[in-house]
Amino acid sequence: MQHAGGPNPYKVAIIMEELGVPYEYKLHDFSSMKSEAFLKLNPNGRVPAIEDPNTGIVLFESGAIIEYLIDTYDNEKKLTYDSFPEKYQLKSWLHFQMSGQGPYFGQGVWFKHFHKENLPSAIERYQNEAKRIFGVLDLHLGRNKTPYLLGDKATYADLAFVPWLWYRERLFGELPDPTPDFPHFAAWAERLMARPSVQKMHALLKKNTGQ
Ligand SMILES: N[C@@H](CCC(=O)N[C@@H](CS)C(=O)NCC(=O)O)C(=O)O
Repeated sequence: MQHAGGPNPYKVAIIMEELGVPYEYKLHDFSSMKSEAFLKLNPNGRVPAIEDPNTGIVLFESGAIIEYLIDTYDNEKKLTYDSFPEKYQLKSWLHFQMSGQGPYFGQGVWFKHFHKENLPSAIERYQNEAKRIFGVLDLHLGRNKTPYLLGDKATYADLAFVPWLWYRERLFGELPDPTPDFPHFAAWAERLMARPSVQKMHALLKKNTGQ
């Protein structure tokens, strides 16, 4: 697996840890992600990307990689459901993570820490969108009355939200973390954070980023 400091590769690593799929990872800096060799793996020049020697496949985009890993290696349905409608509802949550939580958090952290101008209105927009995402998850979990998105089992879709949740402090900075305002979301996040795979990968993220 091709990796770097940011959160998206950890989504994939958590799934491999949970499924017991052995893997090696290679860390990249921003320039090596744009090299010719890397663009052969991911023409988008970003991580994660994987090469699976068992099947010969090369894939990019964390959501697509997760779906591949589940289809190929989750024979016991540890992190998924193959029943109807749950199989498809899981995809709704994964797409929501990929198109909602990921980009809003990513842009928020960018405008807060890396953008060359200080643009408070942009920072505020993405902080508010992150809070909105917490609210969507809170509403669903409160209505469903289940510990995880679809039931008693933590699925690949639940776990996909984890790495950006590690960045709450980076996004909200000096503001209080809004998580306690969303009690169902807060309890769900805490359950996910307690998993050994998540703790192991969080420790690795801290080591790799020095944060
Ligand atoms: N939608 C992509 C996002 C990938 C992404 O933006 N990865 C970051 C690291 S977490 C990256 O490679 N950044 C390098 C860059 O922005 O050039 C995915 O989920 O795989």
